[in-house]
Amino acid sequence: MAQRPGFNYDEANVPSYELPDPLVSESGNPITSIQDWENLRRPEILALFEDHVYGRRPDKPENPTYTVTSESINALGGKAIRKQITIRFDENAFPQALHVLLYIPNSIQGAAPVFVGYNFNGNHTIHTDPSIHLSTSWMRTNSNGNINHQATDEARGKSSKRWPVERILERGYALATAYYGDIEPDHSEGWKDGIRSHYKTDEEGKSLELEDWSAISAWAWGLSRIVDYLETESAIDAKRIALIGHSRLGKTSLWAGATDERFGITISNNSGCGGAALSRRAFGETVKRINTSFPHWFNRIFKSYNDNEATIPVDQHQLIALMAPRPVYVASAQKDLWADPNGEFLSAKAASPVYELLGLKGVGAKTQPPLNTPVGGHVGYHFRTGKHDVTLYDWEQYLDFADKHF
Ligand code: GTR
Repeated sequence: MAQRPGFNYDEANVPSYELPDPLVSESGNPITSIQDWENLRRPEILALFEDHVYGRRPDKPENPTYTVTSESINALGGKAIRKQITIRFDENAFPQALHVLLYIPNSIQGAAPVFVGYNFNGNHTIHTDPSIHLSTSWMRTNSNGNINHQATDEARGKSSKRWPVERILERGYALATAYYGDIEPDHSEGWKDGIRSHYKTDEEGKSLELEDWSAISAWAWGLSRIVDYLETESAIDAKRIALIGHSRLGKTSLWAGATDERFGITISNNSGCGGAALSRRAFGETVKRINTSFPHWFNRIFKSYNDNEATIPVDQHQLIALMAPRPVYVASAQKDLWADPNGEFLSAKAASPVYELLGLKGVGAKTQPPLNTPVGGHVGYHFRTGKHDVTLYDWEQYLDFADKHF
């Protein structure tokens, strides 16, 4: 996003703030061991995010079904196996289904590590491969080949710049993607056609009303369902799953990575407010603005923090810390002031003491690094030139990061 008027884009006007300490328990005790982190502090922080930000979620479906709707061992000129899989939840109990597109490199022996990520506009937009099924789900935009909120063939390949499929395959990774709108259409009434209209209890069997959870929590739940499927796929190494998401889907990825430890690496690309950026800085997009524009993204309680960021019991560095000890990557773009690039960096930095406690290297930089200079150990970070987007540069860093950690 570029700059919208009426918001703060000046470091000098960032209010002074104090961040909640990821290494002090709610009762005020310092967290000094791996056991304290894993058994006490991590569950506390996770519960705070559930209660105050993203909401809870249902349990995994008891009887999901996986239908392979098409398969080719010779896709993309022989480079890949292409599979399309329809995931249905709870034995066709309701109509929502998640349509996964999976490419697996033919060039490697054994089970492949995989990047998982939602797309914004349907699987058919990530590549011009004519065999990709055209999505029949509701589309948010009415441009780029969508008419009356339905995709047309015109939309094929429209997002391919963000998805360097051949490059990912060449680097030895599989790619699994799905359209996030299959889980819940992205508008304030979208829940009526999404999974939030069906599940009424959370993982512990407690009642789950509409605003006890959120679209982001529903989308994140959907990402976990892709992992359930990948665990059944012998060509995939489910111990090496990297999760990537851009912008609102970066927020979703962070929450999915926090709630499901099967994601081995979590990547936030330009996720901004409600994602990697520190809410207390109120730089660019604010809590009030995001809750007003997107009332369905967060839970009921989060709305009580409009113009009141200092009272949120958590801040977003603690979301990043929830990945620990698993590697996490945060990326910002220079022209993306709406997402507060420096706030994303400071958040990665403030998460780093948790990694250090666990004997791992965090982001390893005191101030935001120069442009196009990736830094970090188990917490990766880069600040690239250009706008709010996912570029080949971003992907090359994520592929390098995955090489390093897998
Ligand atoms: C914007 C929103 C951001 C970001 C972005 C996107 O309108 O304010 O928080 O999520 O959309 O997802 O592209």
